[in-house]
Amino acid sequence: MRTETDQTIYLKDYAPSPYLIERVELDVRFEESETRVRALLTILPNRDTEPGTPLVLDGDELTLDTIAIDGLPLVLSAYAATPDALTLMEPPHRRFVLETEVRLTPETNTRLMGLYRSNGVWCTQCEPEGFRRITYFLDRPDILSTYKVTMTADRALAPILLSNGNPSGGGDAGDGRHYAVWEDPFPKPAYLFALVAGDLAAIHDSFTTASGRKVALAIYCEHGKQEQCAYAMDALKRSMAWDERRFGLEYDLDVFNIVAVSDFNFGAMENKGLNIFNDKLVFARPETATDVDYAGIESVIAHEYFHNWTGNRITCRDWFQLCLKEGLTVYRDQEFTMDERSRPVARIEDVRKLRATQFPEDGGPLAHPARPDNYREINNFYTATVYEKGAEIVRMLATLLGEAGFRKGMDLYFERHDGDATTIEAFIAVFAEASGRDLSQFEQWYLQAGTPDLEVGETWDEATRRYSLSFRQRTRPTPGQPEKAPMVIPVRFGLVGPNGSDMGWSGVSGGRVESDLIVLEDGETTITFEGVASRPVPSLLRGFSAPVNLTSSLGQAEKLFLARHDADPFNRWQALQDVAMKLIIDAVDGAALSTADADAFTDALVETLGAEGLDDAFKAHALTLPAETDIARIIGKSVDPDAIHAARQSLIAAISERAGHALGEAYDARSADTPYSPGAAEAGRRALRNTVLGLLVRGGAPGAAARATTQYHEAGNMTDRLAALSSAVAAWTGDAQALLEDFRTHHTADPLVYDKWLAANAIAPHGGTLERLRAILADPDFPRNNPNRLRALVGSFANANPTQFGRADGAGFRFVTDFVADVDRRNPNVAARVLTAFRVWRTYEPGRREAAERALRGLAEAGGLSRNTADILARTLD
Ligand code: 0A1
Ligand code: ZN
Repeated sequence: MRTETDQTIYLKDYAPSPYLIERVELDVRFEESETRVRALLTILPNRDTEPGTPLVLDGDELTLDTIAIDGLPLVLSAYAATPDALTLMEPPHRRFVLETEVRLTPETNTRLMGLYRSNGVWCTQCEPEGFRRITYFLDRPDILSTYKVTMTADRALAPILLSNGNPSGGGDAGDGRHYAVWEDPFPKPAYLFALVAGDLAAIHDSFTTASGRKVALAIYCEHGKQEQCAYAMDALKRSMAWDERRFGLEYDLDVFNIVAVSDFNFGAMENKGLNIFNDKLVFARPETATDVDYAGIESVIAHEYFHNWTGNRITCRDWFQLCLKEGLTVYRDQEFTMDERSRPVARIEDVRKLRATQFPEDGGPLAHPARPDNYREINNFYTATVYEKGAEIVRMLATLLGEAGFRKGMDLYFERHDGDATTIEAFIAVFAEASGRDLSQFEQWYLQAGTPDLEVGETWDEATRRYSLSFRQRTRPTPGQPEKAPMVIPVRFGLVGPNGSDMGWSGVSGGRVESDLIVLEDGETTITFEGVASRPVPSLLRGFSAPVNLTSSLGQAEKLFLARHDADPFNRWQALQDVAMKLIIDAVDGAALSTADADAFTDALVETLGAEGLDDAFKAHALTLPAETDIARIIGKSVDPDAIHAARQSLIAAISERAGHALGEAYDARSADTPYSPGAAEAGRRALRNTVLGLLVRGGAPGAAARATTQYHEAGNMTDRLAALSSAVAAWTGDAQALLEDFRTHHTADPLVYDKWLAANAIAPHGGTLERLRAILADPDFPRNNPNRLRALVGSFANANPTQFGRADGAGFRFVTDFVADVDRRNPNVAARVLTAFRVWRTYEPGRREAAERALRGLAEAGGLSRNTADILARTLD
């Protein structure tokens, strides 16, 4: 394993590879305890390569068995082979075929990178650098090759043999064995390579593309789980149709296969024609999956499918460009969800995720630009910044260029770069060219880390009917970037008049205003509107048109006015969040919760609850107070998680006391027990009902705890059962412990439901939580190598239980660092990711800050960490 002594890699050092690999022919033979990989690589020198330039192929824990060039075995002095590199001292200065053979033991591969076994099934994960764990290769994304793969295995052990591209033969191999051949005609980087071999069941379907080609679709899974794949299949077909409708993009192979595996480091992987999925993002049935699970499946199926064009047909030149495929593909999957479900609700959910995951990253020691310029371990850059902020950047581009302008740029991107491994610069250039705009300042969004703070002030002159908005933007320093340039910030807006409608104006000066869009380009900008009929309430950043922290001088009453009247539903939601945030923060600061203000807020909530024309899913978000971690982020320093918990709790209690009746009625009105359907409207109804239940239970409303217990027992689906359990656990009602035990006894035979039980235990804001988690981990039967189980238990604890992770005695911190030290030996990816929860450690009050630092330093001093974990640790402590 590569360790902490490794070097930093810089974007400025990028150079084309001296050799290219045109064609790859792999012969993979699976045996019970080892796998043999014979590779025939057709290699040629790149254009400017001098004769005699050594060829260095990447490896990772490989052992070379044989080596030949054009069929002739190599003498020892012609090459050097170590586990992590194969060097040919003086390769031929012409096209030649390198033949190597290596032996692998996927059975012992607990890192889940390269070839490994999950539940007996052989499968692979090659992004970003896993292919080098399968064979010696130029394992970098700008090496594009066509692949032919022959797989041979025992027919009983692995009746299913899959790889990328189209099937192109197979048959009996004698001795109870069989083989299959796959050909992928599209040149691809090695990170998109995949293999699956095992005894799998499947569901089959087909899709006919707009141009009339019939594509065979299949989802493979463990036997008995086929029916649970139906929703994923439906989502796949809808994704294929959407990409044709929205972007004119058709699928390009004869088959599209998805395989669900139970051991997987991330969500899913877009391997060409053979997507491999974490099974939690495939399996769904009402008794085991929640509405949130269904929505997650739909969006990740779409995400991986959309990669076929944004990622596979056009890929990244190097890993610094990861955002080129990820930001764009997240934008595309977000748009898909918006078109399939409710646009404002989807936007609220995306922004909540952005603020919960990316904003703390951008404001802490792990901040990095969406297009980083250096890394020590690329696996640590699959971050919310690359994915979620990357999507926000594309969204701003679409906002600035308008729908038609954006589509024109996308069309040009596909026309010009299909088949390329390219860069962010090339991506920006097509939009500049298609629109005729100068996007050089806009490019800063990819280069500069940190979330801009945007402050707004206003002036109104009754006599002249002139209204001005003054903006000041500032981005705080981030690691390696002390100075920040002003950004292009698109601010969608309206000036809301006294009757709640947007007002017009007769003239505008001082900056760029394009109908309902203000485009800020400078550090300070004052925009003056002439001829405004009366003093407006400004509604700014509608639809969250830029990923910034907006602060304005609006008071609570004006915010509540927007909450009631804004034409933009996102800003109605945002206004309620802002009001709640201020109430809670004032209470954290020591003032008792202001009753008058809390009452006014509660009345606005009740009004929203009863409003016509707003869907239940929206109302559920409106009734969800900012999370404790969100409040901590806004407070930003001397954070005391217990004080935040208590302040938020006091607001919940006030709401539940004043609005108990209305909430109870809303709950009852949505209790109809119709057969479960995962559609947006039904899911919205359940979301609202369960949000209301949560408020009543946590608020200590009379009878609420009993209502949660009843709902738990009577629930006809997992959404309602888990919501009832979570409410009981969050409030630690008298029944909480018994409900946890009941859930464990009756519902956790399915590993994905067991995860829900682990997470429910982990997020209890209760003094006994740590003891319970220790006991669960100490159980010898706990599946300690499965990433889903580990993340459900410890990931949920570290990221979603602020009071117990942040215990004043430091026990929560030590629990997590001990866990990281242990898991790091087996799976560095999982360990490093869990460790990122410490990115907030400097924002704690002094006692907790010291405790967190002690735990982190203890981990560093113990040494022996993987490069993944050592990198996160070093940057966190920096
Ligand atoms: N490209 C995948 C994400 C992914 C990245 C790394 C993995 O293993 C280390 C697995 C998946 C996506 O965006 O979905
Ligand atoms: Zn992706």
